[in-house]
Amino acid sequence: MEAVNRRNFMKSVAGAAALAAAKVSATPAADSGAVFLSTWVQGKRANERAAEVLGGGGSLLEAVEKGINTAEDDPSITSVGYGGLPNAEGVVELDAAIMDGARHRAGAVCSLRSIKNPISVARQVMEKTRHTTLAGEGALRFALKMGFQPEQLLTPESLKKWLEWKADPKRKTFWRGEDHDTIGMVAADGKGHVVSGCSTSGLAWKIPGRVGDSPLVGCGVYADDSVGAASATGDGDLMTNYCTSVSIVHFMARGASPQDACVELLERMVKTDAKNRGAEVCVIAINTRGEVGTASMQKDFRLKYALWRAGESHFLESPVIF
Ligand code: SD4
Repeated sequence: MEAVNRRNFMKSVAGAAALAAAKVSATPAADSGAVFLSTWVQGKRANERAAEVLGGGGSLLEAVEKGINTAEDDPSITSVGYGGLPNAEGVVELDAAIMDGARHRAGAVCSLRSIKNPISVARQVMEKTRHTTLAGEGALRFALKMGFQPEQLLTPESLKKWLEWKADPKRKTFWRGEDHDTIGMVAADGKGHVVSGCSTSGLAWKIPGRVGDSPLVGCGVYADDSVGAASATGDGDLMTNYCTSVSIVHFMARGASPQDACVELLERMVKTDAKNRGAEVCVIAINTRGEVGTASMQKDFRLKYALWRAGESHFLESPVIF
């Protein structure tokens, strides 16, 4: 698809072609004005579950958590939760964060092992502690204390892939040097409340202990009920340096639409360093009115995203900016 920029975006908005669109059974959330926007193919089921939770009387925070749980629980999603590809030592280390735009509070966990639902642990960090982020061993001990069950997060398939990677003499490593996806979700309840959530196993074969953008407040998540919310997927080592989500929300606070704010962030990244044109960067945003925006830096890492609105669940492709 032809690259778009801010100026010709309106013309090419139809380029966000529906890959698939399906009506899902209407829930009470269908009439509420709620909107759910999530990254990649796993986002569709996540949105539908989130809408179901909200429609059933759950809070928006719970809806985002439970929606993201569907990707974490699914072993076929190799970038999130159970079945997520491991680090270079064959250990799955998960990152997640959730942010509540009403309280301006977030919870996050980094490098969490053995617990398949890091977004739920992140929510507990927010609800039960005065901290925002717990990492590694401490995050695991906290999760166990909160009643989460430890389990082996490697599946036979992810173990096989790790063994193949390990046996390859030309394998790619992150010592200065695959598949990556992640689930990021932003949601608005139609009444001015927004939430952002993100969960990932991070980059496959990462150096143990590496923390990406996903669990960092302002990078993988940001939500503010006076403006909107944002999330991101892609090269977290790069995106962390641009505080992607908070930057997008600040652009919206200055008056940009969610779409223009996403594009502005990517344009700024390229202005700082032209090499970023080839970077794997995708962002999503929503404002409190439920207007959404998405952008991918380049065509070889083009975001496919899921949008749930008014009882309809769509799967779409984001505009490519460069
Ligand atoms: C990370 N941003 O850990 C995540 C990975 C990701 O698409 O989103 N991949 O860097």
